[in-house]
Amino acid sequence: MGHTSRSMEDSGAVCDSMNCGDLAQEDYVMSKYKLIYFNIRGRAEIIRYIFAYLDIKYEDHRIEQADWPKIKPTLPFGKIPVLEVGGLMLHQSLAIARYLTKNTDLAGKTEMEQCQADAVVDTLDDFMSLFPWAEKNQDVKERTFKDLLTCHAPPLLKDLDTYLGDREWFIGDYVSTRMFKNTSTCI
Ligand SMILES: N[C@@H](CCC(=O)N[C@@H](CS)C(=O)NCC(=O)O)C(=O)O
Repeated sequence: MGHTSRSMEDSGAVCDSMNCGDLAQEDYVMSKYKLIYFNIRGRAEIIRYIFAYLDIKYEDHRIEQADWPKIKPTLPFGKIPVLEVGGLMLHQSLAIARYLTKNTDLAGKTEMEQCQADAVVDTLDDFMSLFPWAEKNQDVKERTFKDLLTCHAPPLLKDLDTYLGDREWFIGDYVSTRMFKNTSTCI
């Protein structure tokens, strides 16, 4: 399929003596990436899709809402998803997605295609950012969701449809992160 040119080392598949010790390669691979998010698709799903598509093993650490208040203050910006890698905490779902897809075709094959893929992802993210997840008032929450789905979604879908035109893919002739963002927005 030629979808990944990410090196074996980058994907966590290399186990050198400094880093691995007695760990089995599988254990090392499992411990390289730890994705922390709620037990929902939400903003982590694009990252889960990328891991699955690139066949990279990771720990899918899902936290319960009840545990969130004590976890939140331990995170650099108090938000999830967070990806723990090499002792660092990476935040912002799309920054993480772009980090994982760098040097792979998923990010786009040329700089122009990368820009186009980013633009479609950001367009979908603009929509996703309107979702009132944190709204405490249930009536307001329901009304806002309804408004988004009935008023905002149709013109966005129409624009995406027009942008796609007769082509099969938004960018080039292959799968890109745009597809994952599109799919994960449909929560
Ligand atoms: N732009 C950020 C948004 C992060 C964000 O708002 N995460 C929400 C869950 S989707 C969160 O952590 N909510 C809990 C809180 O703010 O206490 C991203 O894409 O990662």
